[in-house]
Amino acid sequence: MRHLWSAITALFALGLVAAPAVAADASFAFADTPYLSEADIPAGFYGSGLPTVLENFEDGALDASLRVNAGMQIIAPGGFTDSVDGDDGVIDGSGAGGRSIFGGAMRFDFVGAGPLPTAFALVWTDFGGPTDATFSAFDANGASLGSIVRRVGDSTFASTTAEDRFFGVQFAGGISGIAILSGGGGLQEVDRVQWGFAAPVPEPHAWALLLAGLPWLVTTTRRRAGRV
Ligand SMILES: [Ca+2]
Ligand SMILES: [Ca+2]
Ligand SMILES: [Ca+2]
Repeated sequence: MRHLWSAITALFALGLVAAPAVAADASFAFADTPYLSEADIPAGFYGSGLPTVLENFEDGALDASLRVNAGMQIIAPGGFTDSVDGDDGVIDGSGAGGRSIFGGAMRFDFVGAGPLPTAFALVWTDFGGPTDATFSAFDANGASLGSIVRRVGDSTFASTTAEDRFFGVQFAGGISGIAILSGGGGLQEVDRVQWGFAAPVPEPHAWALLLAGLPWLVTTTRRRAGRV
């Protein structure tokens, strides 16, 4: 019986090691990559491959799960609009035919129901440059999860799209918001604000394995102990 008990204890220990969603540091590995349409969402950013919400601003409103800081405005096609290239239906090097959001230092907070996203991103589309863009993220308490700085921009306001960049962050403990700021607080455009869940920790799977293996373990241990 002692063998059985130590084996079960060991198995539980294994399960406990595998199960918790350990709050490691936030990852900014998925950032500063070209983005012309959803086909350019970096592989591995979402566990399912797709976001839960993908806000492209084409309906002129912000998704109910998101809130943006005051002073930002969604702008209509034409003029200096610089949407993600594919939002006007054709990838042609121009983002003038879609909608995006425009303003200075920009922050998006998750205000939806359910658990906080563990993968949160946006696409920086314009203004001017080259300039440094600082991309930041915040945890469930609003504390900083860190930030990165990347050189962006192509020195034109002409709705070009080759310089548009995806900035994403992952954090297993949940992300309450993201922010982006172009050089010195200059005006900028953003599109494709999106959130979802990063590759899940195999918690249910680990417990399923544990339960599935228990009858085998009991039988084996009893045999070893000469009870069967
Ligand atoms: Ca758009
Ligand atoms: Ca286009
Ligand atoms: Ca652009």
